[in-house]
Formats: sequence, structure tokens, C-alpha cells
Amino acid sequence: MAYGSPESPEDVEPYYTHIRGGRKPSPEAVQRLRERYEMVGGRTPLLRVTREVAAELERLLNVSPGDSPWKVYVGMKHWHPFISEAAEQIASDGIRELTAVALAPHYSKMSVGGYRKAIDHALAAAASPAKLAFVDSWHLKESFISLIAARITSALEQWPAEQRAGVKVLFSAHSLPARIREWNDPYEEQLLDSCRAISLQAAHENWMFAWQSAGNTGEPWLGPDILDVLESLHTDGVKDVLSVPVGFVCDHLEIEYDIDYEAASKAREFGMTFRRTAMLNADPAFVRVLASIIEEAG
Ligand code: FEC
Repeated sequence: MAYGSPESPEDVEPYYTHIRGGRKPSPEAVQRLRERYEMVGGRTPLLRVTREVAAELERLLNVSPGDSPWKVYVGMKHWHPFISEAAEQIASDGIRELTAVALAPHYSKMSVGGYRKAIDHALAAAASPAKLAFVDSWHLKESFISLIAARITSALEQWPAEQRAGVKVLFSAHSLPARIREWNDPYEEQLLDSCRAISLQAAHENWMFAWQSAGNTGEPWLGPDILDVLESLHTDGVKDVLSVPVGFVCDHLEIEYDIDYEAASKAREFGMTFRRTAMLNADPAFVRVLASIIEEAG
């Protein structure tokens, strides 16, 4: 399961309405969002990459399938193919055992909890008898930590050896409304746990964490925001920044616009060298991580 992405400018309004739980956004907000999609070429690779992950996962899981072969379905939270569409197919294929995993490593009731609600509801609506194993989070899975650490190590190699220790590794994840703290949501702690484990493994202790992509909903969101953090790093004299969007696995709008355009422009304004680790996307090594998570959960 992944977030979902509109495929055309006409999709943007209903997509955004779905994200907002059915409340229509203002025409100005829709226009602003359309412009962000235009800036990244009209659409993002999220669905294509998710389908590539699914195909490789199905191949890999069936190398030694056990009693019955594995089948991998793709369902999106906010756009086609919706999780409900996948559930209808799962029901009509007569699937009896199902493992659901979101392409988001860290649990929040507001994020992964939403995937859980969507799949529970969709299986019931499709009258599927499937027994569900749901993966809440995989933020400390060793092979995931090692993959991100390796990406940091190879990105740092783009700086001259004598400069590397001074490069600030800037982890980031999608912000959420600050009220998640009121219910002791594990999201923040899981993110920091990932960052600590990754930086230890990469042997690079010069790091910080920032939030990105906060919404404009009239309530406070978790901060500090990455753009403000870049400004304070600049004030502190930091010249080199390596962005590591640890809360995401795939190239999509929040990477291509919020990091590669917005944050990178800000850093450039400050005269910094700003680079980003490559996303995991459908890297076969990442698909092996997912296969292992699924085998453990099922
Ligand atoms: O490539 C694409 O087209 C989709 C990129 C995309 C990903 C993504 C992941 C997360 N979101 C999370 C939380 C929220 C909350 C709201 C919210 C709003 C948006 C909007 C767009 C959008 N998100 Fe997203 N998110 C992506 C795209 N997200 C577009 C609407 C415009 C805007 O606010 O920027 C606020 C809802 C509201 O207004 O009420 C909350 C979280 C994740 C990471 C976990 C995951 O991937 O599921 C958390 C990718």
C-alpha cells in the first residue's frame, strides 16, 4: 500500500478532496497544488515505482513459496488503484491469508493507522474472508537501516574526504498535526530511533532531524520545519548538507518538490552545497527487505 498520486490535472481536485476526508479544498488551494505537480513534470513516479516493487516482490517471494504461491496486490490510500479496488480483487481471487504493508516505515495513528482502517474497511465491504496480518512499522529493520546508511556513505563520497565530517546529515519526514503528541503517538520516537541507528551504522554522528511538507490546516504541525532548519544551519556556518528523507521510500511529490526544489533552492540561496540520498524506490535490495518483513509477519 502507498499514498496514491493524481495522474492528470483533472484528478488533482478529487484527489485533494479525498486526502481531506471528503472536504473540498478551495479553488486557490487546488490551483497551488496543480502548480506543484506541474513543477515536477505533471505527475510523479509513485504508482509506477510501487508497481515495480510489487512485481519484483512477487517474483522474489515465489522463489521458495512454501505451500501456496504468493500474489502481490497494489492498493493506494488516496487515489486509483484504491485499497478498496485491491480488496475486491483479493476477495474475487479467493485469498484466505493476507499480509498488508504500507510503504512507510514509521507508525502514526494518522498515517499507517489510516492504511489499517482502509484495508479493514475494504475487506469487510468486499466480504473477503482473508485473515489479515498487518505490519505496523519496520523502522528498525536491520536491512533497512543498513541500506539507508550505505546511501549516506556513498553520498558523502561526493564531498572531498577532508570535508566529509563537516557535512550535516539532515534527516526529514512528513510532519503531522502536533496533536498526535496528545495520544502518545510513536511516530516521532520511531523516526528518531531510525536516525540514531542509521547514523551509528554510517559512523556519521553529525546529524539533525527536521520536519517537512507540513499542511496548512489552521492548527499547529510538528516542527522545526526543514526550511527553518536550513536557515539556522546557515547562521551556524554550516556549508554542506546531505538531505536524507528517512520517512519516505520513493520518489514522489514530497521529494521532488519539497526537497529537490524548495529545500534545495533555499540551501542554494544560502550558498550551501545541498545533496540528497537516492530514494530506495524499486532497488532489488529494498524489495528483499520488504520480502523479509512480509515473511516474518505472515
Ligand atoms: O507523489 C504524489 O503525488 C503523492 C505524494 C505524497 C506522499 C505523502 C505522504 C504522506 N502524507 C502524510 C500526511 C499528510 C497529511 C496531510 C497531507 C496532505 C497532502 C497533500 C498532498 C500530499 N499530502 Fe501527504 N503525501 C503526499 C501528497 N499529507 C498533495 C495535500 C496538499 C498539502 O497539504 O500539501 C493533510 C491533510 C489535510 O489537509 O487534512 C496529514 C504522511 C505521509 C507519509 C506516509 C505515507 O507515505 O503514507 C504522514 C508520498
